[in-house]
Amino acid sequence: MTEITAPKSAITAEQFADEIREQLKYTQGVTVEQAKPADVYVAASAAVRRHLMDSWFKTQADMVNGNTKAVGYLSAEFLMGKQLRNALLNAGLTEQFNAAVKELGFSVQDVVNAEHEPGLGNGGLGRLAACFIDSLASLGVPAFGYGIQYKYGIFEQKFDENGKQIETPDYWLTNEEPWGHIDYNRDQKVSFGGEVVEENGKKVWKPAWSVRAVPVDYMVPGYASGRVNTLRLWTAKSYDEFDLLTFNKSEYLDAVKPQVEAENISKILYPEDSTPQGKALRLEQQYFFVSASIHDAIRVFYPGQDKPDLTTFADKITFQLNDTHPVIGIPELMRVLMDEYGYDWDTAWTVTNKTFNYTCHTLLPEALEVWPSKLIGELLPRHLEIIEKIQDQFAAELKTKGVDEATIKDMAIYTGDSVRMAYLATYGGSHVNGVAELHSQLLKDVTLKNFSDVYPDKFTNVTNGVTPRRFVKLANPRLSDLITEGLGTDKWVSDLELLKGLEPLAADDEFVKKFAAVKQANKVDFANYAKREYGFDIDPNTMINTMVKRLHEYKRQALKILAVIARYADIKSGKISADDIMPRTIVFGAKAAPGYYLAKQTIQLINNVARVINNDPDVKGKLNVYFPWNYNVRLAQHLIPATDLDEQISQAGKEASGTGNMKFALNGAMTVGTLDGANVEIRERVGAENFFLFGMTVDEVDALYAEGYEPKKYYEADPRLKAAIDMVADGTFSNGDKTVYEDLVHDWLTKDWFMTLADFGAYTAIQSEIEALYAQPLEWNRKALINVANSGYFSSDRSMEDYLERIWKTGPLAD
Ligand code: GPQ
Repeated sequence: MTEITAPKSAITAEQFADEIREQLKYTQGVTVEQAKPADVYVAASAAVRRHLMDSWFKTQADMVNGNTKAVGYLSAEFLMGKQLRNALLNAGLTEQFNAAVKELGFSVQDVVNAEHEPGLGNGGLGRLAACFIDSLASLGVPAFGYGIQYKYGIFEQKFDENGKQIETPDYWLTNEEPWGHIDYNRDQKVSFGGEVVEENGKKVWKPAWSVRAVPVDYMVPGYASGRVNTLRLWTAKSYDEFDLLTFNKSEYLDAVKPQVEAENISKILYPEDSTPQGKALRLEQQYFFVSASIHDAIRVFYPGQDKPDLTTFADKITFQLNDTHPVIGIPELMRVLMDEYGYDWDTAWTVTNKTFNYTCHTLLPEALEVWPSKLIGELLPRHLEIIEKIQDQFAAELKTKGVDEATIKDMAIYTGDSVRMAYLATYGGSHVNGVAELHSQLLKDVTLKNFSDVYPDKFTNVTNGVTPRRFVKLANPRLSDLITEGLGTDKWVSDLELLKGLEPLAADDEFVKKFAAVKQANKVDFANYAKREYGFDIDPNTMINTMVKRLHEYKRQALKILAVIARYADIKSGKISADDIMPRTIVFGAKAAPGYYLAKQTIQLINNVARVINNDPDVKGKLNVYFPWNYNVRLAQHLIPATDLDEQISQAGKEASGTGNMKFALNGAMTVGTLDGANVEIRERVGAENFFLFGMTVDEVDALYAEGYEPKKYYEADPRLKAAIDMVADGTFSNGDKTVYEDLVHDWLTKDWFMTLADFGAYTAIQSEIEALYAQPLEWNRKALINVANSGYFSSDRSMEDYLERIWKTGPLAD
């Protein structure tokens, strides 16, 4: 007997259909006959939201009344993905929904497709935040996600006729959005600019302007926990106080200008990933959501109290800083405690230090935010003063610890000209963590070495994870059913380490064949999806080889495309016959930051390689490249379950963790990858024999930099690499125009900072191993199944448990 523990609501499909009818009639004012799928989507979403309401209230009440410290996850990004299916799963209403929609005369697919995905994140960092709040709710831990409800999320990517990326705005809020509940009565005032004056010996900030931060609440339902947490995203509204003087001079447009500008704060998500732009508006955004969130937490945890005892603040909530973006929260909490509530510096410092912890998500020095002091001074003059004082205290503290002057200078939070947010976060909070073992080690050894020497106890690791609800249960129902069959229980959905129980089944050929059949069916589904959505003709009988992630030089999409070109060149030159190669379909997905020139060139190159190869009868059916535009969570949920081989080929020491790697392994793909980020731990767990490892290690990379890296040598030494690069240079992928990829080629040959050329040989060499294994489907699938069985560790539930134990020191609410 299979044990089924998935949540299931007691209501019937008929009842749920009635609830949808009610919503349609009384809230939306349309009859079932008039309704479009989008109307039914809105009605069903509102109906499921109602089912979660009591648990949401109860969770909030228990959180405020109990003694369990809550988690406040401060993040500029939450890349949530679509909500309806996830909410139905957690409310136990999936079957009722499917039946009810049919009963109302609609197609389930049309209704679900009506949802527009909120793109409130760039990539891994934002998606991680979404996985984490899902896991916190599923573990029953009281938590808030705090962020910004951008009016325009990450841009929608399109390709023009030349294969170039074009960005168009994502108008996600122009249609009805049933999930966010705007709460005008729980607003906060956030102020900017002006000056600091002394009044009665006290510093008083006289800001120049203010915006109204209004919360938009999203429910975050837990899976089988009965708990529903809150994602509170702030939107900026202007106050209606306006400049009467200007107005009276009949300059109406000038009078409303400040209002219009105030609302700009939450207008747009900055589209750079790992490359901060240092724009004033970005700092305004950061302060806006952090200040509102801190005040919100005081309101929530000290209800109705004029003089709350904020020395207990860190016992009520712990704030996790998701990268440097919310770090201005440290001086803000200091200011609130001192200026608004009258605490002295030392008390404020103790509380602040205990409240905050910092997660670093990168090793790229340029990704650590540094703000010009001038900018901070103009926007937040009181905060700059506090930062200066923190610096004085810090320098004095380092001195008493015997740190030499030069090092103290190196470690400065405030240099006079600028403020280094990562340093402020490290000193101002209790813990600092990296996001995979290798990354945390390199933080200690390199990026934050001085800090780790002085404060070794602050540093810890928490390896990232992904939610099995969205990325297995929802994305891959066939595999989910097979896992449940294999284990005799569906408990793995909330206890992913149970997947280990599948390992013995890897020796059972019949089970492995079922596993292979699941993958094959998923590939057929994906081919249909790609046809419907993109017009692609993907052959599901070829190997599906995927590389999806942001386009960044360090991630080395260039390595992949050069290897594809080399293979194509081999066939064109007659070195190998197309009939001898293993048929492969390569799928890319990647957005480039709009101003990132080489990344955009790479996109253009991939598109044009796809165009040339896919139209060449010589390689038809053998080598195909597709680049579905606008990679997002929805596409991930379709593509990952259909992938045979996943690419995680960053230069060692550059990818902090990666989380795609975890999603693919959990869905039964094999990985080809370097010893980087979480690849290291994945390989350790699934076994070296079940992972295609290649390329230089961190030490080898460092040694090569030290020796002086000359990419041209590799070009000259490897005829296949040379042929591939020459083909890019000679216009094969640009209709004969040799100028199109000039800069890209020039960079490869003269700079190649991430050593794509140096790893090319190893990367192409491992392809024959990959192909030999793929030629034995049973063996390939056996290994892929072993990957699934050993990836339970990469659940974000486990990540959350690690944070709870190592950093947050709290746990689930009592029942
Ligand atoms: N990451 Cl600094 C982002 O997605 N955006 C960023 O601005 C920075 C990091 C990623 C990082 O590159 C991945 O290796 C991680 O897996 C991911 O954050 C989550 O930790």
